[in-house]
Amino acid sequence: MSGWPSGLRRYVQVVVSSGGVGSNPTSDKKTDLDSVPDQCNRKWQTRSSLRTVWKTQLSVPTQFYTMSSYTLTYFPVKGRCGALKMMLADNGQQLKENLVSIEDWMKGDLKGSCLFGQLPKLEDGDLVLYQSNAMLRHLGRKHDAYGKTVCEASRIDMMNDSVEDLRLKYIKMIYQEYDTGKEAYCKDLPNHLKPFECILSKSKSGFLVGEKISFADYNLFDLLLNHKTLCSTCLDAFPALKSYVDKIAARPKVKALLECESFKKLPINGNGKQ
Ligand code: GTS
Repeated sequence: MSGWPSGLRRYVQVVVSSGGVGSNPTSDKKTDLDSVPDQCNRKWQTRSSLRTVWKTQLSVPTQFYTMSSYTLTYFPVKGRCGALKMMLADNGQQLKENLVSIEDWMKGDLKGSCLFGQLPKLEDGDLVLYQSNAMLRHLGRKHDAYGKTVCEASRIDMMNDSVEDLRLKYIKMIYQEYDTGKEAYCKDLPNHLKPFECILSKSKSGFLVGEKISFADYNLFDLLLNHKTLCSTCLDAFPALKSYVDKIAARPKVKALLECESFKKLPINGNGKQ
């Protein structure tokens, strides 16, 4: 475990007590929300050992997307699922969320049922996936966010692997050495941002690879938002990264998700550090 229990437990208690778990047993029914502005629809229900706390429903007219039955099981944090949610939102996809409290997780049954003993878990019809980067790739393939050619796909993989390298450093600092290591981490951060700045400053499209946004872009964007929270000035020396973040944040459906209360109130990390 990444070391998040206490902060997460506090958060779960707040969510559960304020919403009344189990108060809406019929909430499993999917509905189309074809009109904006309110993109989020909070629903509550008890579901075996899980607690379904909210669904993000998206506002694109249904003729523009194929309805998939994505279900995400995860803790009540943005954590490793921010990018995935942004990609689904941007593609007008519905996502049903099973939010798992730390108390339920500690019981062990769910952990025991997970292939690698960890969450997130993504279900797409009969397909069950673990590993957040495999999920991003799967969604990238399905929603045309994995490049136009084999070479583009390989470069997208390369970029995503570099995002993962930085995410792992970030997670280590957050969960293991926040108090003692944050300053050194922020000081060293420019060295890790520089390659991305270099790529983006040469990019004609403004994305990491090719002409279109890819799953690696959502992943980098999500991680850059985390870093802006960690250190508000961290992009000041990186104009390409700065305009990249602004540009993705301004995509209407990404913007709507970022402004959605249910999404906003999720902590970035499970230990309350950010
Ligand atoms: N490589 C995995 C992925 O990318 O999905 C890592 C998943 C992971 O670390 N999950 C943590 C977990 O299940 C939660 S979080 O770090 O993503 O917030 N921890 C609980 C446990 O028992 O290990």
